Amino acid sequence: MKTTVKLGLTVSVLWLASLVFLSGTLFPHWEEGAGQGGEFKSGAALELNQLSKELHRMRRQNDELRKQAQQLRDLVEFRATDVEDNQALILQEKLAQANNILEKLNKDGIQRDSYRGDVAAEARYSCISNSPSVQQEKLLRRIHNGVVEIWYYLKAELQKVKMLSTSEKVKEKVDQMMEDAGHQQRSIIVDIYNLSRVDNKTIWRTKEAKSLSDLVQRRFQYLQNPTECNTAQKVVCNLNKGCGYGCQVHHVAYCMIVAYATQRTLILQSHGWRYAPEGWEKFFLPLSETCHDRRGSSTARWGSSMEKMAKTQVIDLPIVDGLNPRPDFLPLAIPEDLSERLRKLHGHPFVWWMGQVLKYILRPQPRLAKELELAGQRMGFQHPIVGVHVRRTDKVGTEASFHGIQEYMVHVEEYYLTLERTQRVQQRRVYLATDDASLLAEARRAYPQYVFISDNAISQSAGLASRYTENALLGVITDIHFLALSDYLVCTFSSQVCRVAYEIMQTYHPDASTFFHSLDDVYYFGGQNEHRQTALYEHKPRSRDEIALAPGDTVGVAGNHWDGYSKGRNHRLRVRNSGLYPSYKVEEVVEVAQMPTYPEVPLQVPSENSDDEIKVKSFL
Ligand SMILES: Nc1nc2c(ncn2[C@@H]2O[C@H](COP(=O)(O)OP(=O)(O)O)[C@@H](O)[C@H]2O)c(=O)[nH]1
Ligand SMILES: [Mg+2]
Repeated sequence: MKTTVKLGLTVSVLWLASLVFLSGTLFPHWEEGAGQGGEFKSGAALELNQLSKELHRMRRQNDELRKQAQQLRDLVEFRATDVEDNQALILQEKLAQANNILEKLNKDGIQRDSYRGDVAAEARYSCISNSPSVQQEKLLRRIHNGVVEIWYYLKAELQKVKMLSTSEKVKEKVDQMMEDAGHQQRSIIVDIYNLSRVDNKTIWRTKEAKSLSDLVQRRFQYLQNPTECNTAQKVVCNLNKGCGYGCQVHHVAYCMIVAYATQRTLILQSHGWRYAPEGWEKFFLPLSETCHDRRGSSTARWGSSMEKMAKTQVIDLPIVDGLNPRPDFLPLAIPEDLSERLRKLHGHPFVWWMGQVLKYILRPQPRLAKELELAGQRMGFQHPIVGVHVRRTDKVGTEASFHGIQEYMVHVEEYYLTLERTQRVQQRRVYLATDDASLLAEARRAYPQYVFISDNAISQSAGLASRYTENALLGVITDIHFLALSDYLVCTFSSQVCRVAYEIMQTYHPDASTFFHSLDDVYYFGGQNEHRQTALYEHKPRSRDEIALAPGDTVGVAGNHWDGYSKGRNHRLRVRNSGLYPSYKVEEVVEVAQMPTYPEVPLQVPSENSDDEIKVKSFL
């Protein structure tokens, strides 16, 4: 057979094969996905129906293309054996290779979205892993934030009008307005959610989140397992910070960040731990398999000059508040080399980073993993579910205010009202974690339409008399585990228990930065460098309580009042620089710090595409 003919045939086969691939990519095996979501509202259902018909048509074309490709392939094979032409064999091999590549591409592209009832699940078998632009993602988040903030503002202002008025008619009107505005707000939130998922962005997000997480976990593994422990550079961290479990976990997390940023192996000293005297490893895997010995040729406390520290093999770390000098890699900073990808992927990159640190340090011992699994079965933990953490006992009146259960339930209800716009919710569930053992009965009495999943014995163990015991430790680990696994969190961010849960939650989703409502503080990391925002719009103060803003101003934020206003300090102003400003007029600064880039650790390993552990299973 003439080489040109063979070449022509092969090119045709390849061309057809690419068409088949592309048609498979653009027009997925829709029938398999249909019916799984089955809970859409009528408008979406109509659209889906039409889409489905279109897809059937394209599938038929796809099959036709496949058939033709096969015929051409057969032809090439026939010719090759016919004339025993070496070149034909080479071409045949090339064709097989091309087919393998196409198959792999197909496999890589198809990642299932496991969330039932999710409008985005329409795209579940689609393969275009379009990467959106960072501007697009930022704008979407800004719009979401704007809608949330205007809703806080409206609710608060309308409530004030109601309080000021003595007229029953006005009060009635205000209630009606709040109800109507609530409906509208929820529609927009659902639209934004759907918009964020068009063009199969879900697939890109899932893959990107997994790729970033795998990379960071491999870097931690590498850092923590030096081949020579005797000569390795180390930082030493002592677990016995005199505070609760959440606070101690954050202490270890801060040590891990210092270890990563200085490229030193972290040695955790945990014997005599107030919760479990045997130490950290009673519940969690050791931070290293090769290096537990803190000894080295030279030792110093953090605080000597940077040059001296660089020459010292072992550095002892104080608690974060005592760290001096304070490096720029401390919270809320993220590693510079990952920052571009993280800004695009995540609404709060630092919380993502902290989630990864916790993912590494809190890897459970097999016994703990089993206990958690059994606890889930025993309690009947099921989605959809909202995690509610109510911190009481020693915290109330010292570090936080008292909040009645009804304050939490307002936000639980809002979550379900929005979710019910996208799917039928058969049972509204709440996972209740609290150190107040009397609360579960009260909540069940007051909200009979909800199922409260909770272990009252855990709450009892969390009381002050028994808090620092192994049993109570298992209790708080269990509570945090299920709070993090919930679809949405309602709590007080003044509590480290809830902040740890929120951080771990990020490891289960590509971006769960908005899956919470805090009744008090905004997210923070105890001992963090200043939390900064940048003004987007001008603001002229209307009272002595407010501060001026000009676009580009830097604001050090103190808190969000969740009524449309935040409080902070404008760096540019010399007088009257602290006060309130509309929350929507600023955006978060993503702090970035140079950290080692670990070139020894590959950016990607081949097995990464196999298992899909980050699932898009939650809404909002
Ligand atoms: N099991 C359980 N324990 C809790 C809960 N809330 C608080 N605790 C206990 O109280 C401690 C408070 O710890 P800490 O990290 O200081 O958090 P914070 O005081 O709430 O900021 C926890 O570590 C638990 O031992 C809860 O909801 N469940
Ligand atoms: Mg505490």
